[in-house]
Amino acid sequence: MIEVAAEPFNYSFPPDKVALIVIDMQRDFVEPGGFGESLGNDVSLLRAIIPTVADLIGLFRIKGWPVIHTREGHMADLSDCPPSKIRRGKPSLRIGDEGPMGRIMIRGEKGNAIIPELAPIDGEIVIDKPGKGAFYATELGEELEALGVTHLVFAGVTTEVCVQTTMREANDRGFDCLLIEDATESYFPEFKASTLAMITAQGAIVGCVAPLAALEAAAE
Ligand code: TIU
Repeated sequence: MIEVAAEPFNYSFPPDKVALIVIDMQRDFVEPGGFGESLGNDVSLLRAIIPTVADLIGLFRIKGWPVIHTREGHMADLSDCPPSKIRRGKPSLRIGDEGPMGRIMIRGEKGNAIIPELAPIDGEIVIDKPGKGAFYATELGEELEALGVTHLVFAGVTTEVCVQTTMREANDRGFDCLLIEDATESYFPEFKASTLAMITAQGAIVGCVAPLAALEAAAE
């Protein structure tokens, strides 16, 4: 077992049963002209974590531990997008509309791609998800079962939306979860802080939280 100094207590994982899930580091959320900005958000906040996420992915690749990427997006005919999701948010550009990076939040469009700095490499699983949680209406559960994974490390955006939703889904499915606090970000700093507190409260009710340096030190 590898033991990481974490909150609210140390996080231990078997190195042959761990995977990294990098949530939605896609152009729609992290670059100007995408869905995130259309919702009125300042995307520059999210860009600050890119080097740390890259280092985290690099650590998993060096160790030979699985790296799984997710993208939030919908089919071109929007048949997997509930009307409530299209209606909400009063964005200047709605899901499916033509934007500066192609149709907003549509699979295969430029904006739906993972940012080049964090692009998946051959052999890494990419999960296309229609919801905020990566388990809902995807093959993620089956993929993790096939890999024999029991422990999940999380990174990506945004902390309180897709990261937290997926971590809660994973927690309910029995995965032991760790969130890397400097590899996740929100458009709202106060929401990130609240999410880290919520996750670790009540004896890690959703999981543990640690900085990348703690995982790197433990994995040496
Ligand atoms: N809007 C927002 O903060 N996030 C999302 O809609 N998706 C993700 O968090 N990936």
